[in-house]
Amino acid sequence: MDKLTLYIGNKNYSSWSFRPWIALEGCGVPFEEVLIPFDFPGGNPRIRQVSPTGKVPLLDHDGFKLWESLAIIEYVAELFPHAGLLPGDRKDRALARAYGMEMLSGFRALRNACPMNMRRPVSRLDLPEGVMEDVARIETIWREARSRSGGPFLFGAFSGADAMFAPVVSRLERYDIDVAADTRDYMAAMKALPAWRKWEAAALEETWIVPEDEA
Ligand SMILES: N[C@@H](CCC(=O)N[C@@H](CS)C(=O)NCC(=O)O)C(=O)O
Repeated sequence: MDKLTLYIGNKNYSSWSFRPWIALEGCGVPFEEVLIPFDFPGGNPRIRQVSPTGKVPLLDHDGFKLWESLAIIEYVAELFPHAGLLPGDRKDRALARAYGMEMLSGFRALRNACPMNMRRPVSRLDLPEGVMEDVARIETIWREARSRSGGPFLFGAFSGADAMFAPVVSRLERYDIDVAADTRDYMAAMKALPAWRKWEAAALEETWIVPEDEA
């Protein structure tokens, strides 16, 4: 049996950890998690011991180590081809990858202004320039994908493509950002996932505070 261990950061703050975690959990892939909290100013030295980039998430598969959230989702999708981590149709899979890469390389205004913080009481910030442009592009992606598939998720059933946007769902909610009704429907579908609830419940129990992520 393949043994998968996913190293993650704090559930409250670690948006990149959330992505592969909810992809695996939401698609029923068995794995163990090891949480290394960001509880030191300047980072936790234990992360460097396990991860060549000094960052999480990091997947260990029987001693083979892999970093980068999207690479982890892709790799596990190959290990478990029937788990639904990636859409079955080639064009859908290509779009899922394009969306995931947009997430990885873009939306910096939103990511910088609104760090993921699941414990944050819902309240608005004065949003700097660029944030609402990022939100508009994300809403367009979600709208186009869901009208193509029929929803409720981007490619019909929950997949790794949704996982790549999971922290954005939390940000839109916690920073009370104005979004359209269909965006709210998608957010509700994501938040109703048992995997979402499990991660969020654990995040709310955490007591570590990372001041730079408390916007
Ligand atoms: N592009 C990477 C980003 C990973 C990343 O930035 N991880 C953050 C946590 S969300 C981290 O480990 N930070 C620790 C540090 O910088 O000390 C991915 O997609 O996995």
